[in-house]
Amino acid sequence: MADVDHSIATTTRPKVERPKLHRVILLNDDFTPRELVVLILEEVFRLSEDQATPVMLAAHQKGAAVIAAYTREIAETKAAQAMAIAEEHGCPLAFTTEPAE
Ligand code: TYC
Repeated sequence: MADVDHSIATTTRPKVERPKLHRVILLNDDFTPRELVVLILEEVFRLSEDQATPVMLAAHQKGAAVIAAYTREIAETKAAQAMAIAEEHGCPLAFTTEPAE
């Protein structure tokens, strides 16, 4: 009689962790024109004007507003790109990033 393999077939799946997300936050200031804030939100964060305007207004009224969440590297890159554009226009517009938990 042929030998029968009674072992249980198992597969080892490497655990794939979901990358943690980081929020990019827009900070208010007294100098940057509203139009430039909206333009940067459109260009860097790919928001439509209808999405960008309420985010800009929330930051203007409350002091800060969450734009979106990305992986850490993308969040930090977009924040840096956005501040570089503002600086080119002589504006102090600032962004921060924080873990979204
Ligand atoms: N407070 C600015 C002004 O009155 C406009 C502004 C809005 C600036 C949002 C930054 O994140 C900001 N010109």
